[in-house]
Amino acid sequence: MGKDTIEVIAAEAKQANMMDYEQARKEFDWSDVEKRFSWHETGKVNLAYEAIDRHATSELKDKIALHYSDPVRDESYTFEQLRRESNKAANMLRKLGIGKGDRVFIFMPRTPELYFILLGIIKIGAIAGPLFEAFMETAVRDRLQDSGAVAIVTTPKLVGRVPEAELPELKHIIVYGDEAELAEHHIHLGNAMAEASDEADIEWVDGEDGLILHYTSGSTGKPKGVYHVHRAMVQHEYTGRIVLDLQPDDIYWCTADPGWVTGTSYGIFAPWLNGATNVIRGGRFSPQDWYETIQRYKVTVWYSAPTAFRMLMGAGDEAVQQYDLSSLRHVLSVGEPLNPEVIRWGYRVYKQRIHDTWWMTETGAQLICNYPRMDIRPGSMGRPLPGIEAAILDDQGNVLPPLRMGNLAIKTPWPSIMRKIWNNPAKFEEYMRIDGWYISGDSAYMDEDGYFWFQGRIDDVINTSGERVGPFEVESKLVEHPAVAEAGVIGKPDPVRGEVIKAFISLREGYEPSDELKQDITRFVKEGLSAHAAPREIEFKDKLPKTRSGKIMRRVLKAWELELPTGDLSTLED
Ligand code: 6R9
Repeated sequence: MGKDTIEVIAAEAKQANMMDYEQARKEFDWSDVEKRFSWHETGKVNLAYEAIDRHATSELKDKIALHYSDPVRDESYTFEQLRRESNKAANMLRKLGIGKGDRVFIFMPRTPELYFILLGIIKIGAIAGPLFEAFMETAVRDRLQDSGAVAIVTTPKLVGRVPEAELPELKHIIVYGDEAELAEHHIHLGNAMAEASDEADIEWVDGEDGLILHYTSGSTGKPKGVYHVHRAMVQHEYTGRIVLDLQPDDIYWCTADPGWVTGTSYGIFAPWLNGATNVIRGGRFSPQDWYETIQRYKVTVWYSAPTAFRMLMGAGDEAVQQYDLSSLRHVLSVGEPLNPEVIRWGYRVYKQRIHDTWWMTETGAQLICNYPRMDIRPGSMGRPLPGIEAAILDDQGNVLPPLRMGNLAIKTPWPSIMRKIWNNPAKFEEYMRIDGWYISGDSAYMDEDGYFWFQGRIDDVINTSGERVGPFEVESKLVEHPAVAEAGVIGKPDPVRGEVIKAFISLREGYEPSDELKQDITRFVKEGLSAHAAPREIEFKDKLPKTRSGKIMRRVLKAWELELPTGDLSTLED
């Protein structure tokens, strides 16, 4: 089985499927989704109530909401227990005088407490700011300063990276860990939670009130605080149903960290709004550990990222065969383009087609997807969901016909779109520069059946001898070569061709760099893709620079190449 099988399955389903899709788009209305929540009657709402408390007062009360494990802990919590624990967190924060609209940051490893606190912050109407635990001092400072955070929850190990002296607005440092390691003015999380009541009043807010701030790096300047509101839950709930396809008996695992938007929108909100059992695994990535997690909890729906799938692919088929992964019924990916080679491999070893989904921190939730009710096309990010209109625009805002590459844009608004960039209205306006559209910064084209094909970030698109080349296409071909584990492709300035294609490559286990191998890889791309898309230069690297969410940072490759400063690296993995 391989390529052919996937494409044959897709072809057979095609006719029925297209009609289904058009029909679903026609019938769709966001207000039908809104009616699933209590604000439909009261005008007020709270996402944490809808995700947890609502289930805790229903027949789902004693259902497991959270299975947590890491190398030392192994715990499960029901919806009722989560309700109580998040109430304690809410009360603890309230006692400090924290309330609606205040920014409260979380800077700690993935543990159950992180989830209690995040829900507690939301319950009191405050705005959560989750940070990756690997952030260093400058990254922490920039985000806390920009947002004017009043409190941070962290650990004894990480507290040293919170530069209090430079953060006059930061009033409370709450530390989760051993009391002996705390400074005098720190608040001990364990004690404060133990003293707090497990009953709390919910702060009922407007759908347009603040929920969460996710800082994300652009290609230039400081990180941007992407501001989301409670109403986003409409889209979290909806996409949890139709894209994640969550059913009452599912055991769902999203591997993303809450420091990344995927770890909140789809690691917290979508599954719990749908009353699903959510698996959280702490600790570091290892193929054995991940497969063991699927086997142990009998995970049915699994949402991860191309970089993880590529690492699993690199670990080989033998690793898969040692585990029983037969519980899996739906697998999804986000964060970067999903190489067709990875889909074929996944289909062979997991007996699952990996469903690519496209969205961004700024969009708050999934927009263009391969979802269960439609065929997937390997290499395409899918089609716009019902309720979402996407198009390819030229730089003047004209809608381009199928097969033309341009700006991937989404018609505004949709429920989960960011409402602002914190402290930076000009930045927000850049996304909205064409009336009625959100400009994503990605380049893509649409095929004749309405499937969208990602080409790169606008600034990553290569122009070589007048031909536009999407780096992803080249990278995907490169990873099909048996020696290539990962590849990052950039345009290198060239006096004759404008740009030439340069590939940075890390090799799979058992391969050594050599000139013969370079030639073989170049020939492989020439023959498999096209001559103009073949790299003129190849450089082998042990590792490629990646963000914590797994995106290959092409701008860092480019800066290396041009010996330029690399810009803000706070989201770089190592
Ligand atoms: C959720 C998330 C957004 C950028 C986006 C695009 C890239 C995400 C993708 C994809 C190709 C996909 N991206 N999903 N590219 N195919 N399915 O990833 O948010 O971290 O803000 O990144 O990631 O370039 O513009 P974020």
